[in-house]
Amino acid sequence: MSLDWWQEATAYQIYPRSFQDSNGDGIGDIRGIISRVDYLDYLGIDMVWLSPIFASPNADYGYDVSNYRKIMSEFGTMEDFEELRDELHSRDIRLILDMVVNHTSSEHEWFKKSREDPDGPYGDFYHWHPGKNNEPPNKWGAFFGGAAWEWDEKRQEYYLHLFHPAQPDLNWSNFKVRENVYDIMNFWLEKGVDGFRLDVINLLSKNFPETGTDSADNGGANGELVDCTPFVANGPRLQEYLAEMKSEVFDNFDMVAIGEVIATDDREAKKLVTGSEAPLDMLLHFEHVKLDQNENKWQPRSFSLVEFKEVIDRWYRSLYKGGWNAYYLTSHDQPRAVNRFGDAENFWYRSATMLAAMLLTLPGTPFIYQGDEIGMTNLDFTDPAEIKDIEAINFYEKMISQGHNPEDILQLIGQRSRDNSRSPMQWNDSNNAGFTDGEPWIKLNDNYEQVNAAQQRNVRGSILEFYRRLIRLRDEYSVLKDGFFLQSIAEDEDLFVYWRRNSETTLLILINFSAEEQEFLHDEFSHNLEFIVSNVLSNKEHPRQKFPALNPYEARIYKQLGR
Ligand code: TEU
Ligand code: CA
Repeated sequence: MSLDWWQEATAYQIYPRSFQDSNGDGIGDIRGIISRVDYLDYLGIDMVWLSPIFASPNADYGYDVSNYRKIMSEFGTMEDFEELRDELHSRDIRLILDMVVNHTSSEHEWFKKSREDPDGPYGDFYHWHPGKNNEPPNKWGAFFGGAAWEWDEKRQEYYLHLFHPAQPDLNWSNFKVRENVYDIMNFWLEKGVDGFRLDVINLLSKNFPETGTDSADNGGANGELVDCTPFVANGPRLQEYLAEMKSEVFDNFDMVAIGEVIATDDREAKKLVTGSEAPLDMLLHFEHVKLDQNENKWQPRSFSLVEFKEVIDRWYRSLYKGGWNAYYLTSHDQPRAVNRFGDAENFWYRSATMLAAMLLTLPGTPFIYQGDEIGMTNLDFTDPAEIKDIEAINFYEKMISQGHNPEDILQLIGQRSRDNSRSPMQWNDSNNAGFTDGEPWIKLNDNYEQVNAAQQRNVRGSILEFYRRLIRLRDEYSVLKDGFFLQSIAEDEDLFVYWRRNSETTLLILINFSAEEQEFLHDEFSHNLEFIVSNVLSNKEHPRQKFPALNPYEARIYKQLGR
């Protein structure tokens, strides 16, 4: 089976603001990334996704773009960018940029002109509405809290923002908007980037209720704000816009289009990534990272492996024919995986490596988030001033105004906030973990003296070396890239057991998600399976003709012989 380069790749997400500072201002930058390209090469990844690097006032740290053709001044210059591109390419590492085109910053020229001149060429670039009886046109709530409509004094109208008020949504039904966006995308592809991660790409087409009878118009029972997701996710013209994007942009380049999709299940996903006309190549979705929450992320519930396996299995079945999957456990929007799906306190090394083994052997393209490869963990917040993320700040303020105990809220933020994964990359045990000579823009994790890349690099038995080994294993065993996926004991609450199989090779992957020993294999089959790797046992420690029980948080891989 022949795969595209992005299907064979192991991807690595960099959050530039927190990766490496080069000039002592406490903010990571492109020259900092350039100085760490050798590290990426050593790790063995094939593709880097940079969170947004375009000019931005940083209401949402780059996810609010004020100029799509300029590098954010804190991050450097276009020359720096080109140097980074070349440094990566000379090591066969592809470069993926984050395209945020559902909305812009309110500082973008388009928005400024749109506010000033309703009849001018940009008047219709955003969603404007005069309102009804001095109220917004409907009761949609924004994802970061508050109403999704903001009154604009200048234009004397409301505008739509599904996220922060400084992130007005573009009006995709205006073909001029679309043309402008395609130009920007072509500009970067011509500059040699290898693809895009497309931010909330399934929100482009909004389904505005038309009459005053809809619940979204009038709000909930007491007129309160309603969740806008059903009206804005996978809307009526989404397919049309994406098909156009494909023919105007994607079809002209050897590139990968990775869509971030919210409120999208595997059936919706099929329409986006399967079949020869599919507009996108793969999706970053949220089903598996919502399993440990109730209504929303601030209401945790316990994680169930059975549910997790069901999500993985269902997405695989839906997409393997003519489509492709992508996996991530941590991102710049999610807390650290080792705290969430493992046991960072009692089994830090084992649960971090067990998650690595899983991520790198599931059927699809794996995305490693910076710092997970050295076992970075969530933060302890002691002071509200330490919270930098607008979503968490809004949540904190709301809870305090409702009379909640600040300590409890800080503790919850230390479990759930996006700040957790945005703390500076821990390079070594020197001042500020080697991230900056200045004051880091965001709280540094105080475990950096124990948890850092320098201490693990080339050290046997480190998390970093285990990641490297598994990344190499993907090259040694192509079945990990192109093989079928077949799960066993789906109902088991502690073990994730699956096979990867192609015409030459079959691998068996056993993952123990529990703190207890687990029996699984019978010794009578031992002649049939050859031990390959484990995060607990070495080759020498694994007995012949026997299957030791799986240790707590052990991941083990066998190869099936004689076929
Ligand atoms: O994320 C979309 C998104 O749905 C998140 O806001 C998610 O709901 C939230 O992080 C859960 O805590 C993308 C970007 O990845 C995110 O960083 C941006 O803030 C957002 O879009 C707006 O651009
Ligand atoms: Ca800097």
